[in-house]
Amino acid sequence: SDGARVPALVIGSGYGGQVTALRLAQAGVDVQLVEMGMAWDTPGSDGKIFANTTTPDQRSFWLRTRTKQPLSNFLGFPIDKDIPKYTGILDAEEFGGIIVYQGRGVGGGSLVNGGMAVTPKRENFGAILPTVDANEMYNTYYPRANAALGVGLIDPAWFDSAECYQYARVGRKQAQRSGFPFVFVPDVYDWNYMKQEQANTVPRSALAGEILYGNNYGKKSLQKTYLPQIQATGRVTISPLHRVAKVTPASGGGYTVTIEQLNTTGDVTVTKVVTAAKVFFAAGSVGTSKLLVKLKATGALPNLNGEVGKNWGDNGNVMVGRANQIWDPTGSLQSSIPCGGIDNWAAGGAFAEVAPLPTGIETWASFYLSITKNPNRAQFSWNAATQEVDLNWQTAWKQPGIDMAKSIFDKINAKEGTIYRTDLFGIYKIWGDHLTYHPLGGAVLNKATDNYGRLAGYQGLYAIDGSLIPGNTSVNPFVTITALAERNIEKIIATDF
Ligand code: FAE
Repeated sequence: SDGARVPALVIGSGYGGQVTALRLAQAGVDVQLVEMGMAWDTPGSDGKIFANTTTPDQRSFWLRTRTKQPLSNFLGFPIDKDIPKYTGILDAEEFGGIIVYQGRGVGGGSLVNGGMAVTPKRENFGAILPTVDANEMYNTYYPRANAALGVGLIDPAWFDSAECYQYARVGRKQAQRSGFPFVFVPDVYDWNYMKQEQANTVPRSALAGEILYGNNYGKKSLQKTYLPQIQATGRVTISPLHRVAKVTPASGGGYTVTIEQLNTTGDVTVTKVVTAAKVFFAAGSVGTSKLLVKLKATGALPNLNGEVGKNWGDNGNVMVGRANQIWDPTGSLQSSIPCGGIDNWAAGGAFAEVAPLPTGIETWASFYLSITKNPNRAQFSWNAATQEVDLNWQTAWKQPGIDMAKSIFDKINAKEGTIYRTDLFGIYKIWGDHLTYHPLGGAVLNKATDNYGRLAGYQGLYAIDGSLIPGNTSVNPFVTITALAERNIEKIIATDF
């Protein structure tokens, strides 16, 4: 509340923020957890908390009057539609050359993501976080993160026959025929629930196409894992629909934090000021970077170093669809939760998830989200004219990622005698090169911070989210974000409290 003094304030309730709040509270520290999105704990008029992907409504997007779907077209036709402006769950944040999709609400990206929970191959870790002890990560913090997140693997025998994974079996067969390894990808979805969905003995969620706007049943988002543990400590106060606008040193020590309370159309209704001894930036790669760059440039935190805002990457994300032969249908019932990928990282710099296209009809399409070793990095900077933070990423910077993804799909197309789909991202547009789901970097470990996330220039300020990771994790990022937060907060509690 306004005027309060708190020992620790955490900005953002995604993976980094929830790890931080839980471990601090378990160590006896009272925590204020501030989240600009909604709590997502109350059903709407249809009796469900989250909207379905096929029928977007006001709950679906963050403060937009029209949907901005990642796949903008189908059979060439635009599929976006008007919706009421509301503090919905998925933010399609537009910068000059890229749209960055992010989750908004208590749970951050865990509310909207595919739940693919991948620990990078150990041989790749040195390139991801070069100053972090890999032994500690693989012996302690990755196992801790995987256990706390409830990561599990699909039953391979069930996979072989499940109707809802025909699309993935087509993906496997074609990958293997072209000589690429197909690997199962762990996920936080409850795989037993998935089996029951297929058997039609429970309400459907993944099999009803739920994913991008939240998942009503089977996915173990942070709402089902870290959050109940946080609540059980009794030490964490969570403030949804509250956005941190400013952090600056307080005259008596600690930090003055300015917080704007929002209504559900995004207007600021009240501005509050809290004093916090320590502040943890866990607003996500984009949120943390935007705050730090703005606070440095506007004189609130002038001593942050010049690395703030730098080394931002898209995890090499590119999307593409392929048109299969008539004898390779991918199924009209597709689980929205991917379970496998094509690994050509070492040879071609690409790891491609075999992704669903849950339209409810047979499309003969194979769809993929690739993570590539795209080396391009962008920078956030303060724009004094617009009073906003810009990101200098350019669409053309996706080209190395496209080339790496082509190392897989050109070969598969040649082998299968097939072509790319041209109807999913516009008219005659093959590559989804306009977006990322995996923003990383902007307050990079051991550059903008020390080796544990302590921000340079200020005692008691920390970055503890995807902003610490310099642009790429070689796989889907949230397990690494969680594990790194577990590592850093353990050290910070031991030495700074
Ligand atoms: P994040 O989860 O984004 O949380 C940051 C939180 O801070 C958000 O709740 C914000 O609303 C909040 N916030 C921001 N600014 C402020 C402010 N000023 N004041 C108060 N609160 C603020 O950060 N990753 C995987 O590993 N596997 C997947 O299958 C996968 N699929 C994805 C699918 C989609 C559609 C999307 C969008 C992402 C996906 N990701 C996936 C990425 C993953 O969700 C993301 O890397 C993590 O959520 C990032 O975690 P952070 O803790 O960094």
